[in-house]
Order: sequence, then structure tokens, then C-alpha cells
Amino acid sequence: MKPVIGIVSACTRELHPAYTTGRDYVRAVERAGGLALLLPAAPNSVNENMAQWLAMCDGFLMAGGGDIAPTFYAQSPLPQVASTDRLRDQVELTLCRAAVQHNKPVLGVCRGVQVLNVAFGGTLWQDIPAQCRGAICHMQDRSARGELFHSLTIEQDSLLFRVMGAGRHECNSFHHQAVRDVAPGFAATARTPDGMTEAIERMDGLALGVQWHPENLAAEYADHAALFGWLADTAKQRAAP
Ligand SMILES: [Mn+2]
Repeated sequence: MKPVIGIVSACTRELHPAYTTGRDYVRAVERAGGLALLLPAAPNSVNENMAQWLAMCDGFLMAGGGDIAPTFYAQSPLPQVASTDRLRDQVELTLCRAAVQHNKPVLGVCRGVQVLNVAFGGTLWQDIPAQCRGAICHMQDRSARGELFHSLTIEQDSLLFRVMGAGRHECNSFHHQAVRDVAPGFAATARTPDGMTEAIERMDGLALGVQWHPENLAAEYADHAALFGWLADTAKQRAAP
């Protein structure tokens, strides 16, 4: 049996609202040997549905998306905060904590690393250009999803280092927010030359979050594909009887 990887899917705010998930998340999970299962963030998700999700899934992927409502890390929103979705926030924040309690691994991507950090008590920069003097550009051309953009320095004594391997690493960058104070029980394990936190991980190795979009790089770059390999392999090991 393949490990089942649940991916929370958010609802659009169009005339005809639809649950959507980026194609490349599913492809990256499938390429890593997982079975992707989309989980719609519905009103029942936080209550009775979540226990069933935890029974059905061996691991979880928190995908990219809009900003987390700053109230969840006890701040008021700056004018630059955009595309908030409180239901999705509640579902994902609750699911991150529940997954770890149930010994199931979580990979956070872009918004997902921010969700992980906030779920366990960390805070965010609400807007890098407004708040971080001297920051490099973290918002590359939106059409260049699969293109490398800035370098990464990865802590050698980390899970991320073991997963992505030694050597030079670069990644893409499509974010205006970032991890500020790292959550208790987590460590920052990758940074850009401006000192921005680009990855965090839980000390027990059950949660890993990256600020970039490895799903758009996984087909071409083995170091980025390895993140999904970690998720699928860890999910499978932990699910084994
Ligand atoms: Mn970046």
C-alpha cells in the first residue's frame, strides 16, 4: 500500500466557488511514491471530519496560498496582508497540531511553513518589503514557477540537510511574508543571504517546512524532489504495524 498523503484544499472566492489544489503538489507526491488525497477545508473539517482524516492519511502536506490572518499570531493586520481565509487557517492550524499528536509527518510549503510555525506558537513577518530593511527580492516573476532564484544556506546538523544533501542549493521564491520568531520546539534550518528564515523543522523530525515551492522544482531537481520523498517515506515508516 502506498502512504496516503492528505493535502488540504482551499475554496476559491469566485462566482462559482471551487476547491482547488495545485497540480504540481499532486505530481510531486505521486512521484515520491505517495497517494495524494485532497481534503477540502469545509465547515465540518475542524470538528468531526478531522478525526476521520487522521485515520485515513499517513502524512499531510500543507500547501501554498494566501496570508494567515495575523490574529492567529496575536497581531493586527498591516495594509499589505492579502487573501486571508479564516476557515482554511483554522483547518490547517488544527490539523498540524493533530497530525503531530498522532505521530504523522507534515511537510509545509510556502504558506505551509508559516502555518506550521504559527500552529506551534511562532510569528511571521507580515510583509518583507515593508518590515525588513535590506531584504533581497523574495518575489520572482510569477510565471517562472520552475526557475531557481536565490541561494540557500542549510544548517549542517539538520533534518533538512540530511534530506536535501550536501552542496550548493538554490530555490524559487514567491512570498512576501516569512517566519519571524520560530515556534518553540522548532529550529530554523535554512536561510537566505539576507538572514531570512527559509525553512524550519520540528526537533522530533515530524514536521518540516520550506518557504519556497519544491513541487514546481521536483521534476527537474533531485534535492527538491527529496522533500516529498522524506514525507512519503516517513509516512510509510510510521504507518507500518
Ligand atoms: Mn525566498
